[in-house]
Amino acid sequence: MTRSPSSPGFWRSPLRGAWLTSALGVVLLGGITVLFVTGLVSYAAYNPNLSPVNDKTPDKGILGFYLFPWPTDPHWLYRLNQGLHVTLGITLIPVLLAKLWSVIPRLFALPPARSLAHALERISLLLLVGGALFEFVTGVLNIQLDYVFPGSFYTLHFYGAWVFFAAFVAHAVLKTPAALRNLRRLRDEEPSDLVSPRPDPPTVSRRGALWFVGGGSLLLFATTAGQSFDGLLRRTALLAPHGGADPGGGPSGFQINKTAAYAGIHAAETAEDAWRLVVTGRTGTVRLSRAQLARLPLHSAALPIACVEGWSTSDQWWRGVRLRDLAALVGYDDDPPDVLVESLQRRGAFRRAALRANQVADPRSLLALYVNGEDLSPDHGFPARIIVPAAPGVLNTKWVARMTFGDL
Ligand SMILES: Nc1nc2c(c(=O)[nH]1)N[C@H]1C(S)=C(S)[C@@H](COP(=O)(O)O)O[C@H]1N2
Ligand SMILES: [Mo]
Repeated sequence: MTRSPSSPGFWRSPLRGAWLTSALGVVLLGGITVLFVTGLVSYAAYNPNLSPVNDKTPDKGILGFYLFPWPTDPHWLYRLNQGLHVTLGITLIPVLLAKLWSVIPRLFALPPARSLAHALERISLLLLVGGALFEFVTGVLNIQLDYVFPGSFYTLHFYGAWVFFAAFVAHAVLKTPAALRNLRRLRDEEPSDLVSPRPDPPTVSRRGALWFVGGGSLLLFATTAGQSFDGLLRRTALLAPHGGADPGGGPSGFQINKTAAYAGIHAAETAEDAWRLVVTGRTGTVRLSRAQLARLPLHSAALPIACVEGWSTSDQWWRGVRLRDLAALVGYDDDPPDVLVESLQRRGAFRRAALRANQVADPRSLLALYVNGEDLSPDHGFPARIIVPAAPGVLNTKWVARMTFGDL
């Protein structure tokens, strides 16, 4: 009988019990709530309701009820939100695994259902555990493996989050009161189905086990958090982000997402006599060479790049033409509208992006020609790239070829 995982005697760890499960559960209650909120906020930052170009989940329906025009202040808003989302998610992995370990006897408990209510509870647990694993696995794969699900990561992670969070809320409502009661007791006084009837001798105390889990989390935190900083700190980010191109040193020596070579940008098409920026608006189309752009009024802005993958740079010193000045060139003198930005890049999900009127109007929003006092490097978007305060990296289109102003 004890050979079968469905018999309680099969599970021998003396650590299992209501207290350990409750302690881990309370940590996840707070942590996963933060993950859900920062995830929804990150989704809003893409301005998915602005244009189908920005929207990876056009069928979201009422799940987009909370969307709002993404602001441009404070300029580090996306950097903070996404750094928190990804770093916290990675840090919670050991806690999630320990929590699942602590309740594993219940997965095998027989009979499968004692009543209709019990059957419903077990189905909701399936959604809870399946949803948690799905969200953590898709999140980590997206960071580590460079978009293993081309174009569909956002879709999977977004819908998965709603299914998971619905089950999570139901579970939290049912279990939190008992979990808090369990934590106030130091020992498992009440008999719990999690307590092994034939425990092995302990090799570590329950507190020791918690320290072990916490140590794992701390290790992951210490090897991830550096991705949001520069210099020596970034080198501590051993686990993040995925390999990427070495940005080298000097003015352009900050994190590169996709290189020019990867994006299929050839030097011949960015050369001074070949490249023209095509700007279209109310009054028609204007074509500008890079030299002509450089003779327009130039402005500077200190802004970071902050990627959905969680990494970010500190503020870089960008210099270029204000987006609202470009809008004025094609007939929008003091009422800049939305803009569709398209790259020279021919393939890939990030070759174009739409920016909202409030982003165009911000005086710090630039079509940058220079960074940190030098021409943009090919990998950072030469001849010209977008940089907008508080926006996710994806909206900072590189190798810009065409800008179409007008209400989208
Ligand atoms: N054309 C184009 N622009 C792009 C991308 C891209 O793949 N193609 N990647 C975006 C993403 S996801 C990020 S995070 C930033 C990164 O900019 P950086 O490589 O200069 O740091 O560029 C954005 N602009
Ligand atoms: Mo990104």
